[in-house]
Amino acid sequence: MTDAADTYFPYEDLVALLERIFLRNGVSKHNASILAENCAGCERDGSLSHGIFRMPGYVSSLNSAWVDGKAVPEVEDVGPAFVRVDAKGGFTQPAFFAARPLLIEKVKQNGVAVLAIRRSHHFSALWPDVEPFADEGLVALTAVNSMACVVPHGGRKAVFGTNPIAFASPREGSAPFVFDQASSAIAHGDVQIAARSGHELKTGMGVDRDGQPTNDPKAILDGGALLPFGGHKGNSIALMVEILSAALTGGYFSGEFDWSGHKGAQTPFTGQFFVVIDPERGGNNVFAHRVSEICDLVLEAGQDRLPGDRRHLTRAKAALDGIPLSAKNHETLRAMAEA
Ligand code: NDP
Ligand code: PYC
Repeated sequence: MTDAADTYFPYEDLVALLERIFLRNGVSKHNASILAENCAGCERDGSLSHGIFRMPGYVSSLNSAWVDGKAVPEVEDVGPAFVRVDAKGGFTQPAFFAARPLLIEKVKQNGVAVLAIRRSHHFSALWPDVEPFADEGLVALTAVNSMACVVPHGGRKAVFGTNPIAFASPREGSAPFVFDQASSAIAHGDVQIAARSGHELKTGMGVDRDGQPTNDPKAILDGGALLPFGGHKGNSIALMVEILSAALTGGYFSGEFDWSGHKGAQTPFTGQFFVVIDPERGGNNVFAHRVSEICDLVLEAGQDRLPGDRRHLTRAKAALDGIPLSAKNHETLRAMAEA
């Protein structure tokens, strides 16, 4: 769903439309509202591989009974600085929201706290999970593992998911500094988008079913695999994400869950890890100012923009003009809401 714009949707209207689709497909009212805001926020910010493009995948996973849209997560207080959540086979975001107040309470008490979510389905971008912490003056790091489609560096078989990490920090005088990136050379969603639009990928992103390097996104999707970004270095990040998001949380590794009995399932059934820090405990009461100083140095040195800047600009534009949607995508969403 990435065609040129014909209409411009106010954010609230897109949230309402997406919420109707989730409700129609067996998601509880509470969970539907969280998921709709998340997905509409991705579309609004131009995170197009995880905006409305993902709606058919959400619906198909729900209809295959692979994910429980009505799941009620169970939050456990397991230490002065440790919160654990069993998402009970539902989406990650409602589990995260259920645990968030306790997590923040612990960060305020202890200066740092960890959140470990397991038995959860994450099908979105990660920045919506961390950016609000930075808006509240906190530093946050999160990681999630996905479905095995990435071959380890020098390896022959997909073991890792596309395993993104996201980091957010307050920055004085500007929107928070936020990066959100897959540990594969390209996100799986972007490979699907390239395949649909007939675009070749840059060299070094994936291999075909025979393990040969390819620029053809269809060859990657048809039995091939992705590569970690940056060779052995990205490989270690992908492995760290498996350790934090699955081994540590009690969730599945990216290659461990079996969705073969659920035709149409697309959402990875894994885990998510967070660490949230109160930067004032570092004894530096000008933390946000220091962050802006280092960001400015980077820009002065010639980097043309910082991560997150494109999203924030796209968001500002959407606040003025609305969220651009093609007539075709609008019609697809409307039909899904009425199906
Ligand atoms: P990108 O490579 O597009 O972007 C990664 C980060 O780099 C972003 O923070 C982006 O900021 C920033 N960036 C991009 N270009 C530049 C530039 N020229 N200068 C400075 N910063 C730049 O992301 P990925 O393809 O790796 O991932 C896309 C999305 O897919 C992510 O949101 C990720 O969370 C999601 N994903 C989700 C998975 C899941 O299991 N749920 C699995 C894998 C990926 P900006 O946004 O401002 O462009
Ligand atoms: O784009 O790699 C991806 C992805 C996997 C799960 C959700 N998004």
